[in-house]
Amino acid sequence: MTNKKQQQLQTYTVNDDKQALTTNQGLKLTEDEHSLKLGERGPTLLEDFHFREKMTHFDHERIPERVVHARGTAAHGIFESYGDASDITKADFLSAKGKQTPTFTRFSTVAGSRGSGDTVRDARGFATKFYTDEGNYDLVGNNIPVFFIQDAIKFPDFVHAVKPEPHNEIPQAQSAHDTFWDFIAANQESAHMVMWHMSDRSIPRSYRMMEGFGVNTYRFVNAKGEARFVKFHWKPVLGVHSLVWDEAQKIAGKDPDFHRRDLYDAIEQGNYPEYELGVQIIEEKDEFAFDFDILDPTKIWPEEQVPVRLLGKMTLNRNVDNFFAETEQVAFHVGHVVPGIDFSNDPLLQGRLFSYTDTQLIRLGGPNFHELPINKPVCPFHNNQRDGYGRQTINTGPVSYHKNSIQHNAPAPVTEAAGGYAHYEEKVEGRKVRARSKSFEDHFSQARMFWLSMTATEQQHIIKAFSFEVGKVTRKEIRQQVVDMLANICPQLATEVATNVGVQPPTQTKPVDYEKTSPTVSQLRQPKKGITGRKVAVIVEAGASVNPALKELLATDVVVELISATQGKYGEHDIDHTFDTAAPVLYDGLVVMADYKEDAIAAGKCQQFIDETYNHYKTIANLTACKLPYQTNVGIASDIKQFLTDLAEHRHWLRKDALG
Ligand code: HDE
Repeated sequence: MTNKKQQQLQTYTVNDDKQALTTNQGLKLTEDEHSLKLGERGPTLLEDFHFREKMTHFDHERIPERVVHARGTAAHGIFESYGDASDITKADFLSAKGKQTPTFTRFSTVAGSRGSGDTVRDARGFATKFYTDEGNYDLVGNNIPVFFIQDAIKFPDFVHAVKPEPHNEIPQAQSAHDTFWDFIAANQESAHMVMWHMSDRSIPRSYRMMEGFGVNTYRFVNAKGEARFVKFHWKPVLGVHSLVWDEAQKIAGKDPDFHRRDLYDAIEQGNYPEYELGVQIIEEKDEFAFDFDILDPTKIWPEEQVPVRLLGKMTLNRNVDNFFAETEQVAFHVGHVVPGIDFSNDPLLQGRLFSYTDTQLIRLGGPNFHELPINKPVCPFHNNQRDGYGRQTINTGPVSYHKNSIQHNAPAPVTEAAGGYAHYEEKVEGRKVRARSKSFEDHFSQARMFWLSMTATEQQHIIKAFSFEVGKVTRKEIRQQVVDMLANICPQLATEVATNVGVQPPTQTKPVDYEKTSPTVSQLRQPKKGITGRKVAVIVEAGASVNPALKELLATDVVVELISATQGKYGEHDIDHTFDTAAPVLYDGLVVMADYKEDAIAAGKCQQFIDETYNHYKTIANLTACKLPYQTNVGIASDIKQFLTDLAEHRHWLRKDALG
């Protein structure tokens, strides 16, 4: 195959070969392999400033990883506005058709540490920094539209519960353990989120195929000062797709960087991921018109009731040059807003407004993280903040205070008309209380709505996920509490899980009284949206000449990798992998070329490859004359045309004999 990886290697910039090696102070070095010693076999000298500088820098290479969302990957992009949204917001980056704004987006898992696997069952972070002409705007969201808790004060408890247990630091990047499920059963506001968490949403196929949600309720404000409540959405152009659980677990071993690699490779190959940005809008007068509180972050605004208005599209088109400098050092904050975007009193959002800056202070070592290249606004910024760890700006002159006369009162605030940020003047009255509104008390209606909106296949996946996760809980009483909690959502669900995890069926037989559905929350009901960038494994016979079917495949938008028993040539193409270096879980579909030896197809590693592809409901093209040993032919094509049509289906759930 034309090896994209080889091309990639050649594009790396080679340092100027005339560059001298120096210390960080610019001192040219004559030697970099031996420390300064007293005699060739003698002790190293403290005087060796070069050794000490090199070693000290190395000793301090790591910075504290993020407390949550430590594992992530990121890319640069461009956001383009679809039109003029000034009727709802004065945000300048949404003010004109075609207006472009650079972006930086970091995707992440939540629970695992920096080196954990990509495909674990977890929510995914979807955080975007827009470098607008009016300052940086950060949209810090997840791929699930609700959250586990309603008030930020419970966040440390929730995170402690999901993280590895403190006595033995087990398990890594998993929610399938006692403390997580103990938290869920004891804090039932998490019921809706846990349904999403047990659904296929928490094992996405790719960051390119995930929705993003701002989760919290924000405000849009227009130039007339009119405000509306909004929720943000990202809609992936490739559609929303997931792995199956067995596959996700295997990938975590076969390629822990699966999502990171997928995003990186797609961008290198020019298959730029795209996402449309939209908002749901609720007028202030309708604040109380719904059967849920619009400030409650455990509730969605069903799209059937509040449609999404699309505002523009983001294209991720450039990988980072340096993972640490960009992906690791990027600092997001929900409080980084621009005029036209404001907050609601959502109690989760209010707490987030404190936490993000606070966390950057410890993580990035002080208050000057905004000066790091990845965090720096593209528009000018001036104020009287000074000094601190890692300060880079060399401020000149005697003035570092406002107001002043020496510098004619510069820098000075400007009016709203001149682009100054004015907080929306919401009228708020009340007593100072530590309490939660009664309107936040219904924890089960939308959890049930989610369940009722799923297809039968998705419901089966949810039952299996609960059975796996709760089945891993060692304390039987916690398993029982979770099952009892599920009875509020659906007694049938609770009973099936109870049987699988060996506890009593719930005594409660009636769920919460709520029968509404919201079909848009189901992934399988959404349009499939094509095959661009899908990965196809092609099993060929090493040494054979190229079959025309390969040319047909190469003429499409799929990414092809050749696999054989050995890594030789197939016609003019290099074979990319053997059965040992590749794995079926890493591909969306499989083609067995007609030239592959018939007696070998139903034997050994080739058979394992085909079986696993079948068991994970993925598309197969069998171009050989050999018949495959399955009960059904669903999703098994005998030519490339049919294969491509089947591939667009993503998975073939009608295979009853599949073991996935
Ligand atoms: Fe975060 N969250 N969060 N969060 N969050 C962080 O900030 C926090 C919440 C989200 O790629 C931290 O820089 C609190 C909801 C993403 O760098 C920290 C609460 C949503 C990222 C923090 C929440 C998110 C973070 C840790 C409850 C979806 C990664 C490192 C009130 C809308 C951003 C950091 C990146 C990261 C606090 C809940 C999304 C500790 C207190 C809900 C995508 O500040």
